[in-house]
Amino acid sequence: MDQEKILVIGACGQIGRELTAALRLKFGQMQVLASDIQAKNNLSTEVFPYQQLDVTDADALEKLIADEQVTQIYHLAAMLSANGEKNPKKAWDLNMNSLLSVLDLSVKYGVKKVFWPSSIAVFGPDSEKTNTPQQGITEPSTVYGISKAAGEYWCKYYFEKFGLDVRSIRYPGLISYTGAPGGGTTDYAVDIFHHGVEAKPFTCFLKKETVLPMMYMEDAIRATLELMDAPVDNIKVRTSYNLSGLSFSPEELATEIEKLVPGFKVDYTPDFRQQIADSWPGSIDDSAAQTDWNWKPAYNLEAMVSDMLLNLRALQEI
Ligand code: VAH
Repeated sequence: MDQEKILVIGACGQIGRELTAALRLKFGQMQVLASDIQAKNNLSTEVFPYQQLDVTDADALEKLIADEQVTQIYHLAAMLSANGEKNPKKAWDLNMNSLLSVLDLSVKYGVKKVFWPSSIAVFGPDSEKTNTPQQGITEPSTVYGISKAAGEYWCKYYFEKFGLDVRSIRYPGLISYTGAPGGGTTDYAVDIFHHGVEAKPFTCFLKKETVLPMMYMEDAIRATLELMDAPVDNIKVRTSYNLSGLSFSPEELATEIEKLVPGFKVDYTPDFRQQIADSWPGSIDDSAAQTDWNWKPAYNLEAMVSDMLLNLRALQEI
């Protein structure tokens, strides 16, 4: 079997660093080329091969795909919801034009499979709030959500017009202990753990009752690999699959952390991100992913909290 050559774009981000590691375990270290905008990767030193890449530079992207004879692309680079509202045009340019370059070049160079992350941010104030359906109303109210909703239709277009096998997941808020998220509305659910493990009080930028769909990174990475491994005929959704892990409020998360960090204190000072969070659903119906590629989450709130604290404490020892 010809060896795969996988390009991960945005490999130094919250998803990218874990997905790169998982892909290297699966395909071999040298079969997975990590790339990101910074010159030196901020991953641990042994993570190579690495190539600096500004994905908005289409010529540089084309040269990399051609020179490396790339067979799969995981395009993760994006500006998230909160930062996107501070820089709308830059968010649109990065999120949208980079996807179009990846889709065009994947067709031109015969890339076999493409993965592109969408988000529950494609839903908006008029979407169903509970168990939001796969075909629910997607009227996002953030530039990030608009770019993800538009990107989903572009992925479907390139599948239908050119037969490009591009697959996508609407990730909920992702929680991980390795890489800090950057500029998202769900970032509180990561930052709170860093305060918890230091037993420092935490100020949450959302109201305590704000329930959002979330997922532990271990589940998100496994879902991504399972989606990409599924037989092509099983993939019935060519925009992006709803995916659900667990839903909780900041207060519920704080209560679970306090069980393992007695006396842990959280206060709530909502900022501009509250309005973004209020526009999103509280829970997601992912029955299409369950049916088409047998999705099943493994982590509930208790398991995620204990695993997060265990790993953050272990990292403190290093
Ligand atoms: C954000 N973490 O907060 C991302 C995610 C559902 C939220 O897309 O913008």
